[in-house]
Amino acid sequence: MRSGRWSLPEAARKAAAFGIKIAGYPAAFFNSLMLGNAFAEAPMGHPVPDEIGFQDAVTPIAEEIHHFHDWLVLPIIIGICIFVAVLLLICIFKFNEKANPTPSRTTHNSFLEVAWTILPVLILVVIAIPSFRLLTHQLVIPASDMTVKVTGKQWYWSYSYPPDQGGGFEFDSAIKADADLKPEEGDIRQLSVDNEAVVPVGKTIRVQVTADDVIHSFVIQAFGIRIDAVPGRLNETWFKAEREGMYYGQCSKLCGRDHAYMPIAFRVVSPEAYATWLADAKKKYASNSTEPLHLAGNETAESIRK
Ligand SMILES: [Cu+2]
Repeated sequence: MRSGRWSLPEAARKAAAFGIKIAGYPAAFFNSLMLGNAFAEAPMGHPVPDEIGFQDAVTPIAEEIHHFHDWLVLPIIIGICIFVAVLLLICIFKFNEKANPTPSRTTHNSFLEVAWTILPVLILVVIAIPSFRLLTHQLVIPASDMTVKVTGKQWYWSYSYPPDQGGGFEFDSAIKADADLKPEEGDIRQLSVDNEAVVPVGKTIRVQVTADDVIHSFVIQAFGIRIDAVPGRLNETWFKAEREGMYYGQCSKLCGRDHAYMPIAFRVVSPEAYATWLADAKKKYASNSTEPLHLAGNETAESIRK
């Protein structure tokens, strides 16, 4: 036996490596289902290469979304796929021309027809009940501890902290250029921004979302929030981040040339760190004060600024 007998050609080795990688996906997925976040050191808050599934949930809503997907919708989908595949295989092997030369002339079966109408309806009802419950939790905003106003612009975000909560300033948050990235400080290409929004941990945050120019969409996966930013309309959502960390999202509505380059970055910190940040930010962004403008006659906010 020659020693080189088992060496595979390059292509075959690559194919094998790819196969192992693909096989790892379901394993990693079920691992994440079984272990949850029990062994995770800190939530990631951003996408990671070679991973599938959701980013770690850090709000009750995100957890509810993941639970709804992992334990209700996904098992139903898998069940239906297996059922249809089995039916197909039965047709292919049992009713082909060779195995079944004289086919049955049956055209109706009342029991089957009622069953394949009623069963899908029942499946939809089973999905609808927890789905509407989840929607209600998302849409009915609980008593909030603070408000942040988010404005989508071509192509960056502005965050406004209202005066009655120690804020009274507004600032722009734009993507960091590749040349300015400091990976040693945790910067991530295409996600890190110059000015992050900061919120305290464990507090219910009401988020008011609007846009200045075209429709954008404000999404943070780890928070389980997704809401359109529409010019002339104030949309509202909420989140309660339960773990400190840095969480990223992206504009999710095609909004023009740099749609892919307007990331969202929220840093969740302790209440003490938040108080410090708020005091610093008030000085840093002092020139962007958000005192209400007093409009008279046919003046507009724009004409006053000019
Ligand atoms: Cu956008």
